[in-house]
Amino acid sequence: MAIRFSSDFAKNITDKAIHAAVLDTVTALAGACKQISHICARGPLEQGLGVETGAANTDGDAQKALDVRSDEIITKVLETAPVAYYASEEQDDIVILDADKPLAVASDPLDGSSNIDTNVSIGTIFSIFETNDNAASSFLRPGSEQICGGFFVYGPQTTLVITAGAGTQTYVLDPDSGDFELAIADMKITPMSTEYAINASNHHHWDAPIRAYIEDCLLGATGPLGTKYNMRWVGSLVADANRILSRGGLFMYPSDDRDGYSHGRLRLLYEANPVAFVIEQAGGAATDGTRRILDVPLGTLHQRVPLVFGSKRAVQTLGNYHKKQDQL
Ligand code: AFP
Repeated sequence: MAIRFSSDFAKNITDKAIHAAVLDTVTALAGACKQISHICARGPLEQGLGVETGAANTDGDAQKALDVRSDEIITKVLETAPVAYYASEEQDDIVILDADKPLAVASDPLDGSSNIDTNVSIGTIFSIFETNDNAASSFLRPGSEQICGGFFVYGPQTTLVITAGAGTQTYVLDPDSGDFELAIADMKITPMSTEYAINASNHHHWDAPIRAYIEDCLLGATGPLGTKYNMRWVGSLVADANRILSRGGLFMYPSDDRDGYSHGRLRLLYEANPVAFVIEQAGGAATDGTRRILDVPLGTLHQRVPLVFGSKRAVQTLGNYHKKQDQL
């Protein structure tokens, strides 16, 4: 299996050894995700993928069989990649692979688990750093220090959306060749969009700025935003992110007053950071409502963060609602 990287894919990584290590690691991840894609394509023919294992991950989210299998597949391929440390949503602590290797990989091995039995697109999210002095310091740092990040989507196509700091690219797994072929060399998100994505059932739990913004979107042309809005919510971060990259929009998973949601639902290290990296490299923006995601310090491995991303002007408009609230 190969990925036909474009010649300038990682041109900003000038250290030849690190450049080669990143390509080798992404190729290894692509091999793992091809296996996961195959399992997803078989769906119910693979017994009980969506069945809860009875275990829970670090924050009590029930683990599904496919979560665990995906994590095992990724761990195995990284053992022979130039990777020293592996941090996973499905494992409490960092996995030490070979401390002499140059890279550290963080991953949500299977994002969207609750959609496994419904044949909705799900995916794998990853973030790659050069190692620091030790395992912990290699991950507990701002997302701006990532050297590569992205996600695979297991949907009608199996795609890889990725950046190494020189723009965002999409590769598609060609079912005929079995290789990932470059499909879009330089993705750009439209700066403004009238489509938003949020789980609207949480309306009464949101803070005032989010409620005010969504209510103004619902007012449409008669409201202060002066135009009709549309809504989409897949419940699978990679699917919503891929749509927003393709046609613009605004994704919001804010903090809310439910137990455990005071910092939102999504994890900074292996969900928000890689998505933010891809979105920014495509000309969009990603914040926690007000702060740039890639500047948010990471204090604990599985730290959650409120996540807003998409068309730059839409992110800025929502940011103004927060500023107005702060001035009250
Ligand atoms: P699962 O992996 O538990 O299905 O969660 C998926 C997810 O982390 C992310 O992919 C979605 O955007 C978000 O949760 C959906 O959350 P809600 O189920 O609260 O809408």
